[in-house]
Amino acid sequence: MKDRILSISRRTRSTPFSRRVEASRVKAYTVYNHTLLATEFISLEDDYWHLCEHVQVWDVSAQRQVEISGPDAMRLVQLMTPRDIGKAQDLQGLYAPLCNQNGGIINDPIAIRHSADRWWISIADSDVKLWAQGLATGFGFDVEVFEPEIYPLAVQGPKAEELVVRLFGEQVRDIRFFRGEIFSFKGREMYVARSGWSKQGGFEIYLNDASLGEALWDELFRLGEDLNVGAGCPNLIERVESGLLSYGSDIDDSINPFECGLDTYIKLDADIEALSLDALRKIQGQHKKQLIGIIFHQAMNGLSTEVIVNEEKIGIVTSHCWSPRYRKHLAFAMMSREYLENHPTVQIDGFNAQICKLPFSVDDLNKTQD
Ligand code: THG
Repeated sequence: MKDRILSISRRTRSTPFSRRVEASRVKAYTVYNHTLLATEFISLEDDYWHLCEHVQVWDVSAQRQVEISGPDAMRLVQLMTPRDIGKAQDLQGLYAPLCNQNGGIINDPIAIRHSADRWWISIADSDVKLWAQGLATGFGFDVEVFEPEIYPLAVQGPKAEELVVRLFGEQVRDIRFFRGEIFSFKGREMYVARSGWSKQGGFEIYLNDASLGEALWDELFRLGEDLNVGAGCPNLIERVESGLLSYGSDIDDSINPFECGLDTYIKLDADIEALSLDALRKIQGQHKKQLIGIIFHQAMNGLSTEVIVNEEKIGIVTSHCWSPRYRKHLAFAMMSREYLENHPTVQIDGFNAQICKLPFSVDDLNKTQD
């Protein structure tokens, strides 16, 4: 790892916070939606404990917004997702998988309704703008589809609410999960929601003026000094423990919502026009694989990707990490359902492991070895 270098150009976009992220001594980046996204600061484990105990500021500008505006905006958003978006209120976000005509997952974004004719799709790592523009053209919709200059900054952790209250005021406390309000920073109004890619609680500030990026970052650090605020980023350990899926790693367009548990967010009997609905109705109950959790009772250095039993490939590990809290090695794996029906455990690399549903339950995580 140490001697590998990422060449940065306009294709690997920097953000209004990049200089602060660098100054906070970022250790590693990934590229997400063609944009730099930090993955590690001090160490995965140190970052994990700090996130769970204090508050972190995350540059998640890589969560790009695809804006869909115009008279047909709602029709286009509904066409893309099998989740019923009809009842969403203004400034509400919906976790809404986007699926193609075969039921394959194109992306797993948060769809944010600003008004009936103005939506943001807050995307995971795939080119939704192109997909949406293609659909809009093909269906002849009266919409504009573009990526506005929006740079989300997440504030996550148990002290996040206190910090965001100090920035925007007491009204912040009344914001419910996946709801938002408009607040102003230095006279500039912007959308702020209770959301973020951790289960530690927190907010996302959708900065809409790049020139205010460093001032916003600095203000959060000034106000949060006694809260032990630190620079952070989506944390592998926290998100695996929490069962949050990462598009491109755990799911992609070869996977449908039933195979990865995202079927809880879709409605097959809804009276909606979604591109994937016919396919999903046919697939329901017929899918051959399932994303599940795997628990090892020891650290697995170099865990192999393929799950092989009796020389047959029955699954692949899609994400994994050592959990310092539970002192277990946790993995997600896409496994053959036929195997899962008959086996509660699996042997991988010679070690016995428990199979469980996602998200992991605290009971499963605390279980001692049988
Ligand atoms: N915030 C914003 N945009 C994003 C993400 C985010 N875009 C990329 C990626 N993350 C999208 N994927 C997810 C996945 C899960 C959640 C949010 C975005 C999430 N899920 C909760 C859960 O699984 O418990 C709750 C979902 C619900 O019940 O509605 O938070 O983080 N802006």
